[in-house]
Amino acid sequence: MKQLTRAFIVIAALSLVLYIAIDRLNSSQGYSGGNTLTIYNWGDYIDPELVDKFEEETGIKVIYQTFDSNEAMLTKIQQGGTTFDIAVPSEYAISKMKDEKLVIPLDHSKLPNLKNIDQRFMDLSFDPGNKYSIPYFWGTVGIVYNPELLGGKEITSWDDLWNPDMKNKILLADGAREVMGMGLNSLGYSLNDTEEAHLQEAKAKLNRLTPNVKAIVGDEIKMLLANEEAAAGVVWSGDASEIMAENENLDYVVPEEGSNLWFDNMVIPKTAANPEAAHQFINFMLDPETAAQNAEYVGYSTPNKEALAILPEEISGDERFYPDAETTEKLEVYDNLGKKMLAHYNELFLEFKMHRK
Ligand code: N2P
Repeated sequence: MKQLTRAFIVIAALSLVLYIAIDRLNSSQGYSGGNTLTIYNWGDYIDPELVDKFEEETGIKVIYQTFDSNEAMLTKIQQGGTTFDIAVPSEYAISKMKDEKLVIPLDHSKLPNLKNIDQRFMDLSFDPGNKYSIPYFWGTVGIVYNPELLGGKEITSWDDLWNPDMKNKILLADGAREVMGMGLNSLGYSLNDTEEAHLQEAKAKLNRLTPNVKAIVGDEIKMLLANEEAAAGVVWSGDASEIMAENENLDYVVPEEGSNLWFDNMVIPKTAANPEAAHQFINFMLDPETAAQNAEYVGYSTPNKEALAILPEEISGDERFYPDAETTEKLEVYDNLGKKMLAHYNELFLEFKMHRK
């Protein structure tokens, strides 16, 4: 009897230890008792209905957080203390995350829908073999403008923004690479230029744009331009498409001096608590119907060729948002310029912002 009691006490103690250990593990991984997926994405970058649909289909609960620049996203993940299962960086940020071992390799056997992605968007230099990242959206940087507010004038070049009659009429997206890239491109330099003299020249030129800049803003840029609060805005292409769907007076141009071609891909950060659910989510987003619904909702260009085939012709046939390979070849993709140079770009952008105050 004594022996039986002792055995019972040992089993009870072991169960308690096991229970506490599992509970600790769950809470350190951010589980709220069930199966959870934490997504870190750009603002306004998914149809919320699709998040609901994913939750319903899989029973996985989604926690959703947003960022509005690669730099903000990188800082947050670098700092640690987060358990993001999915993030959606652009190419140069993916390359940086790979260098810093902030992402984990993907298991392609769990992504059968990957076959739907157009080969043109696969195996790009920032991630050979798509070992770490899967295409989500792609696009350009350009100028959305309102000819009616500009006396019927057309905009074709970056330099048009420096025209004195653009005084207080321009909004800029709040991105270091985008704004520095515009300064460099407008001078005929590459948006990946690292020569100090060129960077200083670009910043001096940006400072001269100050009187024309009404504000440097995040996602509210769409609402402000659609409401005709400004005559022109430097934006990502998909934002332009959304603005133009709201207000048909507006047009979008990729400036003739050249601009940026970007790719936003889904990755699994190394801090992920639920890589299994992350793979499920990536595969879900690669489904043609899902990708088409998402592209139609957010206005960005899908790299999913099966999704493109089911989108209405007025979307898939619009060359401003689906430029052909020949046009995109003339554009530049941001290089990962290395930690020091990227920090320098950020610093110069910040100085430009301070110059406005
Ligand atoms: C979405 C912004 C997309 C960013 N609001 C382009 N990399």
